[in-house]
Amino acid sequence: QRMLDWQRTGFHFQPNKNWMNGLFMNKQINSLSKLGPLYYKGWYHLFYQYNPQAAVWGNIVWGHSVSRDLIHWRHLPIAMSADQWYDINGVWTGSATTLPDGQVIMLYTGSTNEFAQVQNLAYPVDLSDPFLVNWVKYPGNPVLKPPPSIHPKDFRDPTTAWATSEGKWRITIGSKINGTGISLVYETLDFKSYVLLDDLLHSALGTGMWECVDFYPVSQIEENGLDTSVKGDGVKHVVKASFDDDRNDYYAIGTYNESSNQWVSDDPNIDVGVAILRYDFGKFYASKSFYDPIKKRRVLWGWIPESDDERVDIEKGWASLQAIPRTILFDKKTGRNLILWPVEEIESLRSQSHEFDNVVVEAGSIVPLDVGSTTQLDIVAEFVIDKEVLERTNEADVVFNCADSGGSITRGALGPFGLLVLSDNSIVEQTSVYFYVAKRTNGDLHTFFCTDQSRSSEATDVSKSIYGSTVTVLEGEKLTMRILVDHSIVEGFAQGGRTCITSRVYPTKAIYEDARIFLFNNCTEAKITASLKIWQMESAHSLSAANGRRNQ
Ligand code: DQQ
Repeated sequence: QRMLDWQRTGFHFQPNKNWMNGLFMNKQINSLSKLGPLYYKGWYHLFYQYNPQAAVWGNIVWGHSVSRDLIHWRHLPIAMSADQWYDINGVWTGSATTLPDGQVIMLYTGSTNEFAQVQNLAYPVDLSDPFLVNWVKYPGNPVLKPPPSIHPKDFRDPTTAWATSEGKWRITIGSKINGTGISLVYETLDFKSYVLLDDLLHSALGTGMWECVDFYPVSQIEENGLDTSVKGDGVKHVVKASFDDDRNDYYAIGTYNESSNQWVSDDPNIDVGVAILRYDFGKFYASKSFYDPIKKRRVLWGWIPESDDERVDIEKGWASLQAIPRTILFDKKTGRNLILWPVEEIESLRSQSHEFDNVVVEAGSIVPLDVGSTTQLDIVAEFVIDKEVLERTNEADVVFNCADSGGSITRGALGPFGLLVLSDNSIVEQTSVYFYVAKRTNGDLHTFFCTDQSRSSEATDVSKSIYGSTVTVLEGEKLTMRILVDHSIVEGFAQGGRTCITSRVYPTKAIYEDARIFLFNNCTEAKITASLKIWQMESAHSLSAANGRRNQ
């Protein structure tokens, strides 16, 4: 029997027990604040795929939690059970749309008595309840069945609706035809009857089934996020699809033409699943975004599965959690990607801090950072490579990639260097989060951001893969990273969130007070200068419904 309690996180969302997965609809039901001063509180609602009976997928219903800050959660009773012929095999992913009159519309996928996937409509029973505890299913369900060209098990996860210029609503639903991932679009006025539009929003050859499609606008001009129906000058549209085949979330940025109902990527070389745009290069799946009207931001929720053995999940009694919500912005500096960054509320959990200025890490060395307890951290780090070595180095290292180039113990002229987190004292167990800079013979620098899990655990039944990708570093920018460490999850963000990597790690020794943190530099010659600020993070304990209305 292993002691597995340490794996539970301190400030990430997770149910008290059992299995959860993505997703959800999620939307701040802010219009309710109109209903009276007693309820003048904005509550964020998270509905998640939940198995009330076990720590594995199955018996899926909607778990429901609410929060005022996206960090402290209050667990509520199950919002929707599998109790109708059209959802008896699972109340699956859906999305909410708040109509201009304050009505809340919920569309979700049901797995029927015959395991076909259909879309159903539901409403909150009592709009004066800020917790929206009770839901009613529309008697005319299902409102959408798979069209004849679609396999009945390939039709799921309706999006939040967006409004057309004519005042109609459109939603998109993921599917596949002959191995091509597609997003079907339906138009509706009342959310009860729908017309399937002739053209697909988008499709991508060979990408397989698209789950949890997301479609939303981003601004090239403004600093804030956009509500789902916004269009006009300086507005680009993002299509994201979760590929069932490889369990990653791919996106691209493009232009939406409402009259033809088609979305086209701005760069023909970058498409959904083609080339390198991913929300996250580690474990991160079935994410969805929503618009937060209070803070005028678009927020991304990602589901983080386990990467250990299912038997261990059963032993510990729970599986999976949620990433810290991330704000989504168009990267105006590069013009070609999104930037994802932990919501600012997470900073309210920062407590004791330690600062390290210009720590020199010689080539081939390791420097301990003494910050006390290190299982719950927020780390902000900046790195400068020895200028002289940088200038005189030329290596034709164009073939580097995180997964296959030897991980953090490889030695190159300009990398790898970074941090070892969740390390034990002897540095036998450690998870490394690092940069690797490859300088080509023509002088171009290519920077990679990676997480190496190969030494993260002495256990043999956990994933030890090395994650990562390139990250754009513009002229004059320093190399920066932020890392959130929370017991069994490490979320890394490079260059302000251009490239993100989430990993689940399962150390056996580097737990509780035995976990340490180090700087490392495995360059062959270049010394690295690092400056860091490291905060210990408080826990954000959730309340269960039984705790009533205690203030958070
Ligand atoms: N899981 C749900 C589906 C969704 C997938 C069922 C994503 O609705 O497509 O639990 O993980």
